[in-house]
Amino acid sequence: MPPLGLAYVAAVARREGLEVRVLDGALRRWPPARIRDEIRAWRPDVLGVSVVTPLVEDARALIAEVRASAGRVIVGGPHPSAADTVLDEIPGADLAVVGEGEHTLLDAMGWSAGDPPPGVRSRGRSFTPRPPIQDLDALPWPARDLLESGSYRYPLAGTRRFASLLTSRGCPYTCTFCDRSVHGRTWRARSAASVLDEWASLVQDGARFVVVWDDGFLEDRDRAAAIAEGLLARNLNVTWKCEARVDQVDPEILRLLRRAGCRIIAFGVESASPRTLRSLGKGTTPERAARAFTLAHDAGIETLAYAILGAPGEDLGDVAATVRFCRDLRADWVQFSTLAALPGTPFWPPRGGTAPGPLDAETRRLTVTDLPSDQLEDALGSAWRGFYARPSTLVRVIPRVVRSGCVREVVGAALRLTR
Ligand code: B12
Ligand code: SF4
Repeated sequence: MPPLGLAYVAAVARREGLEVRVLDGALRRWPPARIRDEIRAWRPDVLGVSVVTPLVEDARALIAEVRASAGRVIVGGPHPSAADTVLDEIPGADLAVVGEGEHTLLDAMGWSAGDPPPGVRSRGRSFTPRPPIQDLDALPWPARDLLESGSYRYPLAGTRRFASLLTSRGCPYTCTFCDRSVHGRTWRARSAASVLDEWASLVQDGARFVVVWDDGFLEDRDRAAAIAEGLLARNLNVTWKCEARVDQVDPEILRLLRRAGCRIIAFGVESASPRTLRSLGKGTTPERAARAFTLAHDAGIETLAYAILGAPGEDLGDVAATVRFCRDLRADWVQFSTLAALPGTPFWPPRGGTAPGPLDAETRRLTVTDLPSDQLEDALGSAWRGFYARPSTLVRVIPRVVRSGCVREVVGAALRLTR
């Protein structure tokens, strides 16, 4: 996936006249020594590194390697936003940007004395939070041209020519497992006109599938409808995917989205257990989920179910019920996960009962569960296999994966699951 966060901060820095380069380590899969050589060749005045929690150890090691080749080292992204310990964890970093980075990065680069500006964390200084950005239309579009745009792959896209997009930020709901330290709990949106202009430029640049990554694309139903109508009016109805809560859909909006090209909606189903949904603060019910999936299918939209297996309080019977439930929903795609311990949530710091998920082998993702970790890993593996290794699913999935150019990645994941 193109790293939109980096592309946003890069766009703002470039607008200020700075020379900016982006190196997507996750895409290139380079060993640290290769990244070090590249940074040595660049010798940047400022090195910015985006950090997610499961990769904080990798970030620490990488920054230690390249420290001497850069002027100031600034970390940003989900982990520095959520963990006030980040500068202890990454001794090579000088400053941490907390929350949205567009304006704060520039302030951090310009800061030299006194207390740091709002949103910037520095060792031994007081920290003041920075309020979320209100006028999202005023931000430049992500600097996708600094990324290796043709190199990303998304198995659901059915094409290599896809792009990702953000039309709103923040989420007001109360799911306890979800870290919203970057974008916060206040939903803010771009205008439909601004979204449509960016969408048009993506289509003009060749995108045939658009992934909308908003936490709350359907939070304002009228705005979502205006975007869909605009896509139709401007003939921009390439296929696309968005995310939604199961309590945000109704037949009319789904039919409109479908007409405007929406091909897949991803819903956070999480669990078949009402008790788990309550304890996770999800605010939905299995019945709502069932209704949302039926309505989406009736509208001709494929569904992706996100489910969490083995959340605290769940036994293997609950896990099996959730797996069955996803099948009963007739979800076209599923993503089974365990509950990750993340800062910014009550599950941090993780206490006992943790194990990395089998699909997260390259990250240090910690799982919170009451189940023995080997049993949960087995259940997770068989849930994925049981869903995708069915002839009826394979017939549908394989051509999509091939057209998306993701065969290597998907085979790699399948091998990890059969180990
Ligand atoms: C799309 C997405 C993905 C995609 C693409 C990831 C990518 N490369 O961008 C995929 C599916 C690949 C993915 C994978 C994972 N993801 Co993800 N993902 C998201 C999602 C839904 C949107 C990300 C996005 O584009 N946001 C919009 C941009 C504008 O925001 P941003 O990336 O946070 O960037 C802003 C700031 O963070 C900051 N910033 C970011 N980088 C930098 C760098 C510098 C130097 C500075 C100054 C500022 C800065 O400025 C940016 C602009 O305001 C978020 C949820 C969310 N709402 O953000 C989860 C989220 C980021 N993912 C999360 C996780 C855990 C993961 C995985 C670790 C999952 C796993 N395997 O266990 C992997 C890690 C992959 C990786 N190497 O980064 C968590 C991170 C929590 C945490 N504390 O780390 C989030 C927040 C979901 C959640 N609520 O729990 N993810
Ligand atoms: S899981 Fe989804 S609905 Fe719940 S708080 Fe996070 S983004 Fe919002």
